[in-house]
Amino acid sequence: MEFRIGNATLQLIKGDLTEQETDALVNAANATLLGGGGVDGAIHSKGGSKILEECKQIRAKEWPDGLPTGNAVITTGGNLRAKYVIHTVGPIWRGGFYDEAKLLRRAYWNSLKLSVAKGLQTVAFPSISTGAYGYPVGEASRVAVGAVVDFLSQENKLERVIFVLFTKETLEIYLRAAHAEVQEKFL
Ligand code: AR6
Repeated sequence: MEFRIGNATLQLIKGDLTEQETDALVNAANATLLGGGGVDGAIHSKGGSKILEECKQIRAKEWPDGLPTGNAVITTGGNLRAKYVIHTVGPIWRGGFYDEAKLLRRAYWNSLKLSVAKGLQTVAFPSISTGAYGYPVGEASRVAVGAVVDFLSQENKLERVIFVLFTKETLEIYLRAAHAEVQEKFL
């Protein structure tokens, strides 16, 4: 399913993020930037050691105490089809009382800003924070789609943003959020 937002296309598909041929994939990383399970594990195991090497350098040079939640950094895509990986850290869900929505929006926003700063045109996102970090998918989908739609409405340099959802259920939830968002902001 596709939506036109300004000059850009917002696309939602069911699939494996690591197979995408976009300029960048966004990794749902953790503060260490040293890998983990879920999307992060899949990116590092398919992408190879070059990604981890660059992550270690970023830690040493820029973020010795770890990447703060909501920030984003960029490395090579290594052996992946995508040219780059943008590593961002979503919030851990703690009942919604600790600015989780603001932090999740910031993770999407900073990833998109970094893509534009790097001159990239196509970016693929997973459903950040809704796996190991426990963010409820319905609430996360509204924040995620809202952030991307707002960004694309303000900024016309990106060509395509794709949400790559792992299951049919997650895709359906994100599609519902996208329809609601487009209806509210554009109709
Ligand atoms: N393609 C697309 N989506 C995927 C894939 C894939 N290959 N693999 C999993 N998902 P998670 P988080 C979905 O746990 O909640 C890691 O250990 C998954 O079904 O990857 O932000 C990191 O190192 C879920 O819907 O990320 C951190 O410590 C979504 O991606 C922590 O987990 C996100 O699940 C981050 O947790």
